[in-house]
Amino acid sequence: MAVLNITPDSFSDGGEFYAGGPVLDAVLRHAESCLAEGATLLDVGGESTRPGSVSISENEELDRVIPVIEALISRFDAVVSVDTSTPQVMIESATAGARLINDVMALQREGAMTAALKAGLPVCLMHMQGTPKTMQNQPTYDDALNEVYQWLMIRIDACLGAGFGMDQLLLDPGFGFGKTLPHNIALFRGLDRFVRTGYPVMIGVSRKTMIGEMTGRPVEQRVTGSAVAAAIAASQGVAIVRVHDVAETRDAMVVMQMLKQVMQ
Ligand code: YH5
Repeated sequence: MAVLNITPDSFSDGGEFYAGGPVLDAVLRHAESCLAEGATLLDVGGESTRPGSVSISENEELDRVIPVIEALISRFDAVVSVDTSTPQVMIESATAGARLINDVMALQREGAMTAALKAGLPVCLMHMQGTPKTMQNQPTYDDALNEVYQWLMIRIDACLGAGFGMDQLLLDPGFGFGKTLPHNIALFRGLDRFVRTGYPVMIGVSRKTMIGEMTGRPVEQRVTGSAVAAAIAASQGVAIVRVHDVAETRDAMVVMQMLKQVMQ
């Protein structure tokens, strides 16, 4: 899954896809390279969820995301996912042709569960401790793996109770969302536990602080570290990796997969 951030502050694209509104030709060119490099999903987001970020209005988010989804769908034969926690954005994205909702708030925003059901799309439920504004201030767990796992199981039950089918739900432990490096490592070590639920597991570690902490690299030099982490996650059965650097991640995953097949 390739990240397409339609935000002014995006660390990955330097606001390249946003200048008072979405810059469609730049987005389309970038999407085209991501697909050529091996991406099968495009994740379109208008609201930044980086540590310290604050939320935007519903209308602002709609204006950023909907024209991009429409343009991508009309131009490419790609599966588009919408990175949103906002009910109306879920509904209008579905109408525009999106086929997956990636919600870092796991449908906890008022009206989101109903909206996602109405949209009729599968949803990736992600764990976060706190809110993007404050989540990295002082993340605390007794046992990060157990707590994240149990929290996601409760969200799944809530979704199944509300009318979702088992085949409409994906899980994400939410690397970096209210987690320190030891928490992230405990979750990575326990990825198999999420995989064994049978729900497809999605993760995002691309360019994140945990990669920076492990390598000692600034954000623009975290491509290799991120690709290695993605490949190891895939070797553990993770179904979808959300990444900025598609070509490098694809190579890491192809080599991992081919060599894994011939090992012992
Ligand atoms: C995720 O893990 N992450 S947005 C801070 C960084 C680097 C990257 C500089 N949306 C996820 O990519 N959706 C984001 O440090 C996500 N899982 C799912 N499902 C944060 C991001 C980032 C933040």
